[in-house]
Amino acid sequence: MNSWASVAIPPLDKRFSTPPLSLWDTARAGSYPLPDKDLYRIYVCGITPYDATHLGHAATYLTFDLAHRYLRARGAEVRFVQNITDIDDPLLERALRDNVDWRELAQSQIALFRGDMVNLHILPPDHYIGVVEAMELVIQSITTLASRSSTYEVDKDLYFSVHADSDFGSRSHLSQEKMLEIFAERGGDPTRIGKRDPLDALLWLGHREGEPSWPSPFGEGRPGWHIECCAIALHYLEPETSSDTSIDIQGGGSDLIFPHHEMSAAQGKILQGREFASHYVHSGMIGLEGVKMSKSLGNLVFVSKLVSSGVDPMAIRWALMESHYSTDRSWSDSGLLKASEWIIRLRRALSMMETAPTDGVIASIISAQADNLDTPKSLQLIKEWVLASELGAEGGSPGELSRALDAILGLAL
Ligand code: 5CA
Ligand code: ZN
Repeated sequence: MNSWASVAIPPLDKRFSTPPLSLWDTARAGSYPLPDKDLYRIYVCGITPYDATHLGHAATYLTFDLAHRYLRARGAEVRFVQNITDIDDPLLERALRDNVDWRELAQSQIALFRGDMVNLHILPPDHYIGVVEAMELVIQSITTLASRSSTYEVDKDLYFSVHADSDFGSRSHLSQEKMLEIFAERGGDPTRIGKRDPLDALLWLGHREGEPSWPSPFGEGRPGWHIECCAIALHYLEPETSSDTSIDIQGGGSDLIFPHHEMSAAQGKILQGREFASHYVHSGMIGLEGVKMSKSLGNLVFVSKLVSSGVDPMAIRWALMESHYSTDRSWSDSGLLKASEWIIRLRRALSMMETAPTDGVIASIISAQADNLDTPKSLQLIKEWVLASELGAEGGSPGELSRALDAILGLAL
């Protein structure tokens, strides 16, 4: 699948030192620095394209864009892969409801998504891969799992046995009761008769009347959800054989901690005989009036609608960065309005002949971002610089600050 247009990252002057990036790792329940490396491998779970990008998706992709940018600003190479769940129950259900072909529905939403990502100045992934185009890979991965005795059949369907991974549960730390509850809410089938463990996850769903299917050694059918991310990540990120883990970061929204990331990590562990990711990083949920924004609830604010109504995409970026990525937070019109005002003031200050000093603010933004992407702190530093510049302080290099804001925070002004 085509990714979206590449984005130039302005250079950061060498005199600014860039400490290692620390990120909160859900599995270790703490903030840990990424080790120094020349190349990082990041996988972020992509959209299920049955509806347009809402602000929740945008916030999650923004989080990983900030990590991506920070590592690039340090001079490292980043291999970044994202999937598209272009075959799954919600997509087929929506296509049936709206009487459209599921492929056309997916294509139209993916096109909208690309436009949103370009507007929000999100760096494109190196590989943007739909499940349908990765079907062979997915089938190969399931075949390998089957050869390692971690699968079994129930009627025409194939399941992954979670006990095959002795570390199952170690990335999400939930009680058995909680796992069962969330599994049922997020597409799992804990009560199905014939399963060995209620948490065992579907790997391959045998063909159902009227649904698309693909041939495989386990019969006609289509893949379960979790295996796609594990198969796509392990292929396109080309893990290093010498490393303790296959990839550096497995990322997505916190709604994916369980079961999705636990299951893909467990499957990845069986496939490669080592922990799947060094860091499991999760972005908090964006809500509207206190309720999680979700396609199934329909309480959505779409990026494309905001932009087409004249909202500056940089104001959307700013509004999302006002709160920390790891927290659940609400979107509000008043927050967007304030963000738009700050963007106008910042643009004005950056275009002044004389501004407040910039070296200190750039160095402090770098430190804030290195510390688990502390965007509220970074924006506070920018606001103080704008105020000082408006009051007539001198000695800064607005061009240099402008380049740093673009490189590190993705604010293209
Ligand atoms: N295709 C799967 C991942 S393999 C999926 O979860 N698709 S999605 O379209 O539902 O979500 C896409 C991404 O946005 C995921 O990383 C998800 O965790 C994140 N996301 C969904 N809703 C929200 C929300 N309200 N706030 C923040 N992030 C969200
Ligand atoms: Zn995923």
